Amino acid sequence: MYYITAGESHGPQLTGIIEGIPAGLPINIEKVNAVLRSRQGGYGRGNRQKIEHDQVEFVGGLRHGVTLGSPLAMVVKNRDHAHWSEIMDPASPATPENTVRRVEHPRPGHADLVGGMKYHHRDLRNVLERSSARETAIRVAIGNVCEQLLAQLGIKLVGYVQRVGSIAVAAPASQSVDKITAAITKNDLRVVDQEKVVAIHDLIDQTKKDGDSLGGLIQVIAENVPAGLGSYISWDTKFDARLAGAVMGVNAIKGVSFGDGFADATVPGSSVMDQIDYQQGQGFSRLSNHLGGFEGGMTNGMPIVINAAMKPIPTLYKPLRTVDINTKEPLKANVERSDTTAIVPASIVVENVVAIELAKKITETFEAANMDRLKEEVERYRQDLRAF
Ligand code: EPS
Repeated sequence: MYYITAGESHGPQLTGIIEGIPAGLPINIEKVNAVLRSRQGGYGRGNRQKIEHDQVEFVGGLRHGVTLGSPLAMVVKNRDHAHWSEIMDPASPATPENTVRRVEHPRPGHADLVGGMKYHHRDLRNVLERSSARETAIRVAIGNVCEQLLAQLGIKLVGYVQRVGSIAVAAPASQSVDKITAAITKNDLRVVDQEKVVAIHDLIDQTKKDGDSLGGLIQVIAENVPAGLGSYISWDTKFDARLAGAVMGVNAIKGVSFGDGFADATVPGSSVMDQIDYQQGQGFSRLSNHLGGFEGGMTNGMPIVINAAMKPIPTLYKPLRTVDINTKEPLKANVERSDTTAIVPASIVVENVVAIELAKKITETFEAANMDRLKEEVERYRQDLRAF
């Protein structure tokens, strides 16, 4: 399975193509649109989301709501393009009129400066238009198709927020995806503890007043993933490594860990290793899940638990120092419209990229031309594991 996205933040549309989705998967388009709507929300978002109304359109690989096994192509239109139609016109040659809003004062922490140096863009808009997290809308559409595939195999996921700036939210009482989902959908921060909501709102409001921005921590849980995905035999077959790479590929993510993560480095081994249990009929399991569902680079049948640290948004209303790329004079960075925090959408994006990697891994591990055969193979494999 392979996917690619294209499109600029203020260009006409975002496009995604995914190859390798089995034939015979019914796609609930309303579910894709519902997750696209959630990604647009969350406390701390800026004004761009008042303009957008993200909806997916399938333009290849789907017939009468069921996948054909051919590349699945989808688009999400950028409504804001109407305000940028000349500046972002894909075809007409550049003129002084259609190249206004040039960006020549790179924002620290964004791709602006290095992207310009690498690709020789003297107008850094050519960088920021693609490096913008707007692209994650189409990744989420692809991710939700993968989540629908995984749901057919009984695999469920959730991504939620565990910290916003200085405010941590206690870990959930249970790792059950349904319980966490029920708790986080009661507020606009995707946190499990409703008592923390007011304090986090206040922190975001104050940060906005200060012209500053916030990051946070995200956790994704995937349950009912069969043991043995990935391998210990070589570094590049370790599935946790591939997942970590995909999560790092989400805009503004600066750290990834599994289970108790960095805390494991500070305690003795006896409080880290998950002791082994066996129940007749159920097979092997673990008495705890400190390692986040991975041993030796392979899933071990426990829920996968991935943590991601997101840095604050680099576009600040109180801009930081930079240098004009033409005059080389020090000055303040460009101020672009921005979110105060994007931790809520990021938690949805991280959940969705994990879904993509899980669907990829499963379709490369099992025969997956057709959904019925894939389901049979996965079921047979699960029975085989239980009989070990
Ligand atoms: C972003 C800047 C803002 C965000 C954008 C990511 O866009 P704009 O410059 O149009 O105000 O709203 O995120 C999205 C558009 C989105 O859909 O998530 C950036 O610079 O990364």
